[in-house]
Amino acid sequence: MPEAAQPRLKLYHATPSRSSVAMWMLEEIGEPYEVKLLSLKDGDQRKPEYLAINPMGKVPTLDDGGTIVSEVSAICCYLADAYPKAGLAPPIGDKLRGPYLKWLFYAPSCIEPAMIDKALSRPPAPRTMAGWADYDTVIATLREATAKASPHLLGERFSAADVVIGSSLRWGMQFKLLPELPEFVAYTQRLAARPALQRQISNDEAFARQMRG
Ligand SMILES: N[C@@H](CCC(=O)N[C@@H](CS)C(=O)NCC(=O)O)C(=O)O
Repeated sequence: MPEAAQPRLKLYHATPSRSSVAMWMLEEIGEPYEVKLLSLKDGDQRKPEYLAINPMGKVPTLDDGGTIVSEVSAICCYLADAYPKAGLAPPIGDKLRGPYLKWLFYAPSCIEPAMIDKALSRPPAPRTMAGWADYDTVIATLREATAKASPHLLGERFSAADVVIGSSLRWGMQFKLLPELPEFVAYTQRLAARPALQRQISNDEAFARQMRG
């Protein structure tokens, strides 16, 4: 019997972690993929074979037939461009590409440091020095964007930007690092209806059971 072909896409994943965002994106893309499960507790992310593909020792990492991509937003951006049939990125030349890229970058460069400020209750950095300005400005910016999202950040069109920003909001509210503003709740509830997100959540529940043994 011929052996079943290995999927071209492989996700180095840990649950629960930021790599769930990449898994949601893979579910939206709809191509077969393989999951390589790492135990952060056992330090799999610091083993030499993993550091060879991700010197940061962080999940996620995507391997697309030998193309290695790390960093959640970069993985989502890469997948949307590499698999355009899924329609998750406005093409180059489309005006929507501007806000699309802005939101992909906004999550790691502004939301993440603002949430770490909150988590550590650390004194704010001088506003002009901190690229994310300050926590309240980040919240106000997100509040305005989610109030205008109709129903998505780019309007009718769902995109990888919703995967990234939606995940930051879901995760941030869950860990009480972002306030449960009605705009955040309404936007994330709309996203929760997506079958791809529901598949990612149930995959992660199964992986968590597998890790518990
Ligand atoms: N900037 C990275 C952050 C990834 C990250 O911090 N991942 C955490 C899990 S949520 C991790 O791998 N932690 C393990 C460790 O630092 O040892 C990204 O966006 O992908």
